[in-house]
Amino acid sequence: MAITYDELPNSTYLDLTSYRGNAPLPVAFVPESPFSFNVALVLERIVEPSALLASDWASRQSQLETLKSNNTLWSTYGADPAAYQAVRTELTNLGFTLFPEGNDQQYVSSAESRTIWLKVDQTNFHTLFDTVLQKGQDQQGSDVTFWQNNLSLPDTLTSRGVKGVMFDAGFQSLLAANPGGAGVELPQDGQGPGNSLHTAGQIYPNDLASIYNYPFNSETTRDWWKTVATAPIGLIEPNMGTAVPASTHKTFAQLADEYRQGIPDVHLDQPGTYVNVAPGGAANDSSGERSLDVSIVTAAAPTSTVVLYAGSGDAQGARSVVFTAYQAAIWDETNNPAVVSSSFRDFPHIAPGSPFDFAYRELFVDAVLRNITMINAVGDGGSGDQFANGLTNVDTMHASPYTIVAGGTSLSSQQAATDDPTLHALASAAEAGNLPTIWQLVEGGLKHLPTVDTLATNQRLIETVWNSYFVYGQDIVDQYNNGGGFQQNFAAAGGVDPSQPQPSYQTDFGLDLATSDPSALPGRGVPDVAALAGGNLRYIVTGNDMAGTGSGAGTSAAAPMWSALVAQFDAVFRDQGLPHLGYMNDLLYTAAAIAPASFNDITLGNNTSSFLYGGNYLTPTASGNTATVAVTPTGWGYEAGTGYDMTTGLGTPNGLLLARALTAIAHEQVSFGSVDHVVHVDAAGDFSTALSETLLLQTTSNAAATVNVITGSDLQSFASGPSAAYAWTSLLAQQSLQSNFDPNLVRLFDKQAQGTLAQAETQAGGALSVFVDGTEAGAPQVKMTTPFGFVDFMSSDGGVRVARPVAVAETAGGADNQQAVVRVRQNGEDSLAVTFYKVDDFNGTIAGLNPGDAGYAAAAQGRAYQFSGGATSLAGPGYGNYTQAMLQGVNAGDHVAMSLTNQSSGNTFWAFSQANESVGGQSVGHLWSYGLNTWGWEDTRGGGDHDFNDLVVQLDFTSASGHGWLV
Ligand SMILES: [Ca+2]
Ligand SMILES: [Ca+2]
Ligand SMILES: [Ca+2]
Repeated sequence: MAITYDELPNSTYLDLTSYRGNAPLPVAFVPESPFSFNVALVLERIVEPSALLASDWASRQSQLETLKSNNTLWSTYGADPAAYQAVRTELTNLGFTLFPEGNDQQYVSSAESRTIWLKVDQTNFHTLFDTVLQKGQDQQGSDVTFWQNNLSLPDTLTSRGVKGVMFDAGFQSLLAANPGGAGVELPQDGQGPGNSLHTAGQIYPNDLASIYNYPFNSETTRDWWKTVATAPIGLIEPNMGTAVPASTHKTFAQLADEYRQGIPDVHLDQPGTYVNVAPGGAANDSSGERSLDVSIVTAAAPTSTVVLYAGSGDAQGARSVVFTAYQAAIWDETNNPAVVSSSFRDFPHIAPGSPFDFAYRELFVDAVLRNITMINAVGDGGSGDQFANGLTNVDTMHASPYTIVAGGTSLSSQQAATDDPTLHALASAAEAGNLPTIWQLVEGGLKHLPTVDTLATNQRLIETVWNSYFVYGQDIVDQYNNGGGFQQNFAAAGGVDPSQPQPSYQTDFGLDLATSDPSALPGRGVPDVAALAGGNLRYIVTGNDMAGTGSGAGTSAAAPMWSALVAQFDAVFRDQGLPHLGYMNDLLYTAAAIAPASFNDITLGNNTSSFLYGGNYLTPTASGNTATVAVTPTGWGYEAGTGYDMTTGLGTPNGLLLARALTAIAHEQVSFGSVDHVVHVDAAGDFSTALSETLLLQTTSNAAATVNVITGSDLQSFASGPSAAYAWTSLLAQQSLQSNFDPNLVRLFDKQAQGTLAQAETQAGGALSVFVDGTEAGAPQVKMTTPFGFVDFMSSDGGVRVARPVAVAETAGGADNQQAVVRVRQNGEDSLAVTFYKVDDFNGTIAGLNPGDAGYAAAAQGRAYQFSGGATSLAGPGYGNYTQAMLQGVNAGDHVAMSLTNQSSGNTFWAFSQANESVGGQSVGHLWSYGLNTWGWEDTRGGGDHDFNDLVVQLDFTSASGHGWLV
């Protein structure tokens, strides 16, 4: 019987291997000799989970919980079981041998996973795909096994929903042409600052976790990392699992435990738990990638069970492509990893709209449905991603919107920066007290003022983009002229994946990303986040065979560092009664928007490495030690900069602050969906206010500006002078609310005036618009910040933050009678005290009394919350200093207002300007919003120096819940 075929669109060999390539297929000269390998056919879902994926985190969690408890998750989002069985029958009738069904088999094959694995060989490849394999050579002379034109499938398969194809085969990737072409001159020596220390330092992962302030490794929580139970972490280790060489005479667990016990000074003596999932065997027993993964997660999250996935292994012609290990991890219903980390890649440049793209893209959707947090290394080939097409590239198979993509930095201590010729001037300027330099370092997470006295102790001065490409003459190599270069793993990848649209969380963060090469194509920006990869500091990990210790580097280390962090977050979420984190990329971006101190912002460095073959430069092959391959650098790449960038994403973590932000966001979404947001935005993009309320209007601009704010039928017009160069930002204000933030840094940036503060009274449903110097301002992050009480309106001439002066007590789980943590940093010289009191609404009224009315102060005192100990006010800790205290008896949804008493001058100030003094007929505002439940007070009558940092105050309604690990 003749088979009728359906051609699969975009399914050429180049669509599998060489998206955005510039090379033709080889000229075929022989049919491929006898071959055999395994193929996955992937079916469509019964229902597309588009609505679930587009809803917010709490709604996703709630929908998943309902689907699971109804036992309808896979009967909704899996393949149609009848169609799945019909395809299996049809394949059997066509003479193919299928791998058995089951999610715990060598190959995952099930209606839930929508996947069928089968063998093909030279006798029946044509029967399945209506084409044949051929052998030829690419333009660099390497052998290529490939097919001509598109693949087809029998219509008896496509009509039943088969859409995806994946090969467990050794097809060569990355066909690139040899055209020569215009290039750029590269500077000599290190290609990025902060990677030129002659001998890199070394650090154990748990010590790095401490530098990154992981919730259980912080200065105030030194030993929790060893005792608090954290979630299982899955590691993608294709064709390896826990295999170790017989020559070690030890088991994998013995070797991993020896590494843990060898970490100096911390007595990590209890054994770890390691699980091997390798139903297809494992041929490899040594790998630097596995050593990085295992060492980092077992040292940074030592109570997490580590599950290693070998994928299809090597039995029955298997080749363990990464896809098979991902499937094993995602469908592991025995060990149920909460986090899955991968640094391996198989087909890094899959074309959009191809059957291969369908298979990979939907795999990461399966991870969402299985409620797993996926974390992938961005890659180590810089902006060119080791693909000689002259453009910027990223690994499309690692750039799913449903995975956290981890980029890489080089971390320099104060001593390292002093010794690194590319950072020496910066370190000297910082030690000399140069304000712009120190400001930049604080943005990057610096907590201690660097001086000559801190040279030996300051472990963290600056992080820069990991870029260990060096140029000596015309050779592009490593620092020691021994290997390296654009075809080896020596710099953080990162850029834009134009094969897919920009995800909503990047759009809602205000980003509009495009490739930096001349194609300027929009798409998904990667990485999302970063962590140490190498350069001036490397990781101490096990040897490749798991024995002893060695030195490791790469974004392959950043991914397991983030996996360990997410495992800690997951423990906190469970402790606070929240679900697993699962797919949480949107929470990370929201945290950055409302609590920017959650990340250390990397602002220095680049990952530029785009190139073509041919030309006057030489670089080693992928495994060579000497520069032998002619290349032409094309100079397209990405630079670190303020805020999100495509070398380091949102930055490296301040783990404790990020944990607080994530839990606050989660509780808001889970329990406080009915609280009116400060600003609403309609489908046309117009803004309105939901309530009658009093709002702060805070101007930030580099030059004098005229601001018009229209609320309903009211127009407010005011002038603002420029903000001082170091006027406090939300980032600095929130950073200062860490107990170990140096008072010297606080005082260094005192008396820096903000722009004009005004106040608006809004009406329910009233329109809201903001103009700066006549230009209407947009609100690029409105969706992310408005649930948390503020919105930033931005124009090219400056910005206006519209913010509530009142906190809503969004407690953990919506519980009443909770404790709130009050954190206070003082940057004023007077004697100050703050009082919190309950108001009836966002206008600050108390039983009909408005702020400023006679008797309001007494009414506020009657509504004052008590601190533990019974006092109703908290004294400031003194100039530059920090304190925190616990506020008692806070109920869910309470509207909490503040007043400040300056005991030196005898004045009391209110959040509502009409209750304060007037100057020139204008009442004076004293409170400035610094993001998530954080405000700064101006302590001087008449407005003083207008710096609004004399007492910085934060209310945290969730961290005291559960064990209080985040207090
Ligand atoms: Ca940055
Ligand atoms: Ca002041
Ligand atoms: Ca001050």
